[in-house]
Amino acid sequence: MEKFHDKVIYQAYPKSFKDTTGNGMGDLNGVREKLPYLADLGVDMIWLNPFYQSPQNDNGYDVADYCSVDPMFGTMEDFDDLLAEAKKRGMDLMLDMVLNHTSTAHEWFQKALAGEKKYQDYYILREPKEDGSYPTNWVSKFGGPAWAPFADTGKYYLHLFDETQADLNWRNPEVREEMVKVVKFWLEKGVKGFRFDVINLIGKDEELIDATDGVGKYLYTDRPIAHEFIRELNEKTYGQYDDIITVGEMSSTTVENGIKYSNPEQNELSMIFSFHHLKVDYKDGEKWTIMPFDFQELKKILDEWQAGMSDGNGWNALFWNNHDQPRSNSRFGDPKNYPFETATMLAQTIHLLRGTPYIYQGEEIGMTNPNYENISDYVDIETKNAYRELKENGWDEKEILEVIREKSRDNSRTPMQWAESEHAGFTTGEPWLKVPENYRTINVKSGKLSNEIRDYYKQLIQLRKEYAVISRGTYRAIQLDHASIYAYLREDERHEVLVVNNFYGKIALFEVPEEWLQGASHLIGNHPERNLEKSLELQPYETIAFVKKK
Ligand code: TEU
Repeated sequence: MEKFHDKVIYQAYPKSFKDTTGNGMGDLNGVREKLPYLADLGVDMIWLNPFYQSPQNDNGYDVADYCSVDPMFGTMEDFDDLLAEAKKRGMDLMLDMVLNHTSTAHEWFQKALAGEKKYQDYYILREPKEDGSYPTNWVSKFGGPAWAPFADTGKYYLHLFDETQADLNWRNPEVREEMVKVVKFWLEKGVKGFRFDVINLIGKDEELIDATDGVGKYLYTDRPIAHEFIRELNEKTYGQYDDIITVGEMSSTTVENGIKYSNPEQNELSMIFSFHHLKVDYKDGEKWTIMPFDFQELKKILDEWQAGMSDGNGWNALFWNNHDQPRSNSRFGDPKNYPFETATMLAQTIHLLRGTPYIYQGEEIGMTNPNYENISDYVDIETKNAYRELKENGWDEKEILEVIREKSRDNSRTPMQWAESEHAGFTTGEPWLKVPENYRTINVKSGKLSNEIRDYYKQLIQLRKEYAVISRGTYRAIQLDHASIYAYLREDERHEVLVVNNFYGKIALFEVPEEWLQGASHLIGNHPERNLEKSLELQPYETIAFVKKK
């Protein structure tokens, strides 16, 4: 068993976690202030989104200096204090490494612009086509062409994300050495985890060509050379330690590649985030659409990744939420009528699977999408670009607002709801993003419901530590084609666990397998404890797990 198999990781989005200065934005001291809260929850590691110097065009994913702290988040001393204090409380930090691109405000890009050849080779610069059009027809993930003019040189630079996020040229050994230095810098401080942003995109081909689909993803995602680059980084940095946890963020990867990235024998990463299960409410694969989630598809994907990664000895990061996703309660459940059941059922589904669970701030207290009234309430760059594009495509304001309300990344970036007091106790100033209206009932301090949900999370976290079957047992789905239930079995040499989750607000019947009718006991559930019977009647959004000794 790998050391990290019984760990649970908490994601704190520093800008929205806790403000200690009154400027309306969260900071590192805010995370430090809340360490007792996180220790009490029982998590082992805290993933912090980027807090490095940055113009904040993409909330810190546009890094201007990898080895610094942006003054808006505090100082390097604050970071050191946070790290030391977290360790005292038995927790480690996981840092976000955005190594695919830098901000165009980064010194390297600025020097490149000033004409320094050395730094021009740090980026991906190309001549336009003979007819003067972009070097390729690739599309940026945030909309529009993936190329922008490189000052007045006549050349273009590649940006798979925003124009202010220039892709680095990993084929250049000097770039790879710079990246090694960055990772070492944080390792030497005592950081024990790294989340590598879009790391499966770092391997671009030498020759860049037009995409037959007019988009280009397939030409730069999961290239074999990306694996080589990751192996090299591993060998030169975190691979030299035996207690570092790494997770690669994999934009639309495959199980086959997922295994390569995370099988310990490959010496790449500890685990990966894959996103296919969070696209089951994309109509025709398009994000900016509204569609009820496709439950059968969701189960198919979860099952494929669970079984596939297990067969190939890969390891999944398990999650419903992060800073790029709408809140799962709003998306997959009914937070209005069944807030407790929804939150706990979703949590249990993930926490009892094979992999490492991630909790995104606020998930543990039942936070939801904010349902803003105005387009001006949104600040995310992807949302703003989408707004512009949808407008250009002739959508009316109301339609656009409806879809943005469901899908915007700001849905999860709202301030953490600490208390029923003004601005949810997040700040004494004006919060940078509006606090959802439900903070008076959904909050850490006085929210009864929030407390109940959090207690449930605590139990789930502890179960992973108590039962090896949860942290490392095998996985097998049962009755996968059930209309409203996702059920699975976990097994190791000592125990078997049966987990049954009702994903709908209606009663659902589950035919319990014969061998479970005797000798099984209740492990955890979001309804009063009861015994297994042949035909188990699950209440709306009920989740229930049983355990059997072998
Ligand atoms: O996200 C990568 C990514 O693929 C996103 O485009 C994601 O799919 C999208 O936000 C969902 O609509 C990472 C970071 O998590 C994200 O916050 C950054 O904006 C992005 O990389 C660029 O660094």
